Amino acid sequence: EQEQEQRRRLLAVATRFPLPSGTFSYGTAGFRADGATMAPAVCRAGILAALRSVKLAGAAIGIVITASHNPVGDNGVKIADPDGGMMAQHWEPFADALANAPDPDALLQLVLQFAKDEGIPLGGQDTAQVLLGRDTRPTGAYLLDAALQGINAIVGANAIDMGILTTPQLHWMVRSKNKGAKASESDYFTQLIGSFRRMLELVPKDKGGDEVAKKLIVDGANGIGGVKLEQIKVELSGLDIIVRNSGKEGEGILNHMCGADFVQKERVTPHGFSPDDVSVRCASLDGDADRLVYFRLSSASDSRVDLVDGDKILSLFALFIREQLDIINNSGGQTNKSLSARLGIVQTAYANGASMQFLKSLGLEVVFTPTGVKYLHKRALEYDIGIYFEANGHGTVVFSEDFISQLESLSNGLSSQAATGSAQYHAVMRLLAASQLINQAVGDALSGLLLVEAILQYKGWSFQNWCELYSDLPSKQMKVKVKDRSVIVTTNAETKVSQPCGLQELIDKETANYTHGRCFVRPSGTEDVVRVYAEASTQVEADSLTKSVAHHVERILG
Ligand code: G16
Repeated sequence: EQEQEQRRRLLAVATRFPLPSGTFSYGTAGFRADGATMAPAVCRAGILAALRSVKLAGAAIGIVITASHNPVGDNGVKIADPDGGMMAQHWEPFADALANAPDPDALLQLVLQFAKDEGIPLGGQDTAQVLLGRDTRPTGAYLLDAALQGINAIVGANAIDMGILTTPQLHWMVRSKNKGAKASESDYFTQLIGSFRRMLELVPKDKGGDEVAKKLIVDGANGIGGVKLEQIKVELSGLDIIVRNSGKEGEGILNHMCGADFVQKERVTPHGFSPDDVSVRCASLDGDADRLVYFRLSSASDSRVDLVDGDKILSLFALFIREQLDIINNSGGQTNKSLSARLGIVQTAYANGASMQFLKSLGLEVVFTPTGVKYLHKRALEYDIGIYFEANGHGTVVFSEDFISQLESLSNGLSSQAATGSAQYHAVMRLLAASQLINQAVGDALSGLLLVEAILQYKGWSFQNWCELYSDLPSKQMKVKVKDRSVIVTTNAETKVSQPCGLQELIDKETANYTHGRCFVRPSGTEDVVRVYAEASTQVEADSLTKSVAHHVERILG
């Protein structure tokens, strides 16, 4: 009887959401397209999330309805695994097949076969739980309903709507729930605010933290991040936060001429800023607040900005963490116990060449993955402390459980020796506070911003000090519209093109004409374009290298 009911529900939901034309592909960040066409794919993502929860013995799975940095008309869906990270990649082929199943019968057969192959028991009671969140997009409520219908098509699945959230909040909730910890939005804020305060209490009195300007202007991209920041900013003593592009009526359109993607790619002032803001420290979030970059207006007379991108945020985090490890291990302090920690840095081909040189000059281990947090996060988990960032501002720090236990036992040992005033104890407590402040599930602009602010105060650094860590090599990015971007296949963490034949030779030939030239192309996983990136020793050269390679791409791909 339950089996019949299961069949009936799947056929009914697939009939309610007939497939539009076009093919869905689970890309860099799930399914993404024009929001009006997304309901069938989102409904099927709901089915998938419920199946994944059943497969994982009822662990909570997450669904976020968002298209992040894309224009307001787009929307999308991402699935979070029980640890709060992106859905395991080996389920992506099934996600694609399910999203593209041509009719209700095909969908039913696909689900039954997959359940059989994966040993997923269908038809039980309370077998799955799925947490849902969405951003502020106009199609959000409608698509959330489609996801709910998909989840409810699996017998025994429970859906919990967590409301309008940033993407990282939902990932954090999934992770916390599965750890048996408190997982509401107010728990998230309590953790962020509490650990930020602890970080500030641990700022050494002689470091000049008081000198660091308290004023911070945040470009909220007219998305959900600004809304949430407005909610908590009064509790962030030590900071004077002003939110622009907050998403309030009349402030502007989501991600349009504002937000982290705009600022990082265009390097100009976002909408809503004026010459009066020159020299003030500014930050920019993207539409769902999973990316963060910093900037400062270069001068009152033009719109260019000095950019601090994901690479420099990563460098700041790496310096801070390394410094704490050095204090713990070399301070000759109260305890002979030292920490063994493998610290690893993960970047992508978009990392500015100067950042990689800087990190290597510190003696750090730097590795590369293809674009997409799903790749970087996984690689970062191989270390005791893994720091990953994409140049676009998406990144975080992950700490192994073993390393956190080492820190805890060290802190207990030092307290019992009445050594809580020691430099060693303070460094241990700073790392513990940082591990609470940073969102270990996924890159989170709000938690990242608070960690940056706490570290700047710890170091007594101005924006200028931070900028001067190293000078970025001039770089340029372009989008090329082509007939079929999937024709491009890349290797070596996207630094080389293996198909179409001959394109890589052309890129190499162009690149050889420039001093410090570096160039690569890759199909975007979130937009219907091919991206071209180049670096060279001057801006004019970087622009010209990008342009000539973009022409080749256009010519070859049509
Ligand atoms: C998503 C991914 C990021 C990736 C970005 C760009 O960001 O989460 O990891 O860097 O897409 O992808 P592509 O160049 O393939 O379009 P977001 O902020 O849009 O979710």
